[in-house]
This record gives sequence, C-alpha cells and structure tokens, in this order.
Amino acid sequence: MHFLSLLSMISLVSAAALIHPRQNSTGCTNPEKRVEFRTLDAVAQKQYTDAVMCLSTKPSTIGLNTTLYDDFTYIHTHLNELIHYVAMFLPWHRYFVQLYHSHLGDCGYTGPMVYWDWTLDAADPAKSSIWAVVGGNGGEKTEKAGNQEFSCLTDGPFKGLRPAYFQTAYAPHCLSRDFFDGIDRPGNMRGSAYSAEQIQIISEKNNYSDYRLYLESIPHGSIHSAVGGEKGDMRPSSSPNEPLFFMHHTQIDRLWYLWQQSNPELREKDIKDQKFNPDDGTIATLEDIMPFMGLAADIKISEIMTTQNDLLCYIY
Ligand SMILES: [Cu+2]
Repeated sequence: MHFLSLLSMISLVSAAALIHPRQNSTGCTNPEKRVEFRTLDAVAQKQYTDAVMCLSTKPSTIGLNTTLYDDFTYIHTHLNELIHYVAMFLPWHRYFVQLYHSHLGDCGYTGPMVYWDWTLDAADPAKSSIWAVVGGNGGEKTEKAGNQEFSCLTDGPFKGLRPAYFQTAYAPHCLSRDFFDGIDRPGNMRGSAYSAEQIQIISEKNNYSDYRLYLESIPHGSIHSAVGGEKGDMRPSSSPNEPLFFMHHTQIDRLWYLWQQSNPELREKDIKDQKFNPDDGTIATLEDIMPFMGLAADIKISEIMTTQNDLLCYIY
C-alpha cells in the first residue's frame, strides 16, 4: 500500500518535472523534505528544541535591545493587520518560517523544518503526544505583566523561556499556555475545526481567496485560540513567542503546498484575494511587496509562490 502510493507519487513528480522543465534551471536541485516533528528521533528533536532555546541567547538582528528570539514576535505583532485576513497571509508566513528555519540552522539544527500535523490529534488534542516533546499545558503558576495574566509552562524544554513582548508592548513574562475551547478547560480544544474531515472540505475550495479564508479562519485560528486560551502566548498577535507557532505555520504551509500541487499551473500563480483588511475592494497581485522589517529584505509575493526556486528549496 505504502509502496504503491510512493510509486504513484514518484511518477507524479517526474510528470510535473516534464511539464515544468524551467524549474530545473533554478537554484533548487535537491529539495529538502519537511517532516512531522514526531517522526524525528529523540536526538534530532532535542537538537531542534536546543536550537529554539539558542535563539533566545542571541542578540537582535533588527536593532532591538531584546533577543533574536523576540525579533520574530516583534515583527509579526507589528505587521499584524497587514499580514492576516489578506492575500499575503500564506506567502508571508511561508517565508517567515523559512527565515526561522535558517536561524535554527545557525543555532546548530541540521534537520529539515518540521510541522505539527494536528489532524492526527484532533480527536483528543489535550492528550496529544506532542505535549510530551514540547511541554504541556500551563499550570497553576501564573504571572502578570501589564494587565495580562500568563499561565506558565511547568515542564518540557521551553519552560525557562521568557519572551519579551506581549502584543506590541515590552512585557517580559513566562512562556504560557492555556488550553481552552471557549467553554471548558481544556475541553475538546476545538478539535473538529482541524480534523482530517475539516481539512478535506477546505482542500476542495478551488480558488485562492476561498481557500485562504477557510484555512486561516477555521483550523489556523482554532489552533491559536485553543492552545493560547486566555492566559497563553499562542492566541494574540505576539504568538511567535510560542515555539509551536512555527510548527503550526509549517503545517499551514504544507496544506497550501498540497493544494497548490494538485493544480500547479494555476495555483502557483493564484493570489487573487483581498489586499487589505478590512477589505476595500483592492485585489492583491504577485507584484505586491511583503515587508520583513529588516529580518530579511522585503520580497515580492511572486518569489514565494513555489517552494522550489532560488529562495526556497523544500517539499513535503
Ligand atoms: Cu500570523
């Protein structure tokens, strides 16, 4: 069964290579295969989580008094309105994850970027095996910074992290989680919003605008609010404080990739969607520039519509 589907995938890939001969002339000849975090062995998982911690020991690369770790949060929270509920949502986060992976490499991580496939956990998310690796829910210990209360992690490799920002404010605090489905703690953590069935329904949307909107608002948003709750880092615009943010967004990127792969001719060019939030009727184009506030040079959306070119070189 696995062997057969592998064979059919290989023939699909070589068919795609025939249709797109120009792709072979880009800088990507040997794309890296991204994997589910839990498929890494314990040594590689530790190398990854150690590299995440290492980011918090390095100076800012964008001129702040906080760390490289906090640069990601700072940029995301300051660009919040520009990059969510707009066309740029998927390409912007695709490149943001790439930049993160590249800095993890500078911190000793040698593996591929990893994703958290939460469809595997949707039946009972609070019992997911992911928590054994990244630490579990926040506990009784809480901490206040400004007006916000945080439910601090009590176990796992990230419990010592002290992110510097809450939303756009400087507010150092413990890394926190607050599993919450809006009614119960932890409740079902909105699992039905990111089940395999839900993803199947969304994958059938056949234009970018619908696909992006459903993916962003249902599974993407539900994971943010279910893990972050009211006293956790994953919910607000400062969510890159939470290491899971990047595995979550790699999963979102993977789903977009798979959707694109089912019709690459059209879907590696389809960005027809609202440019601004709130929508004023302006439509985005592939020429639109995506800002990265000095973490990297700003780039056009067109440069990030495929994962195999001069800038990116990976598959799923
Ligand atoms: Cu975001």
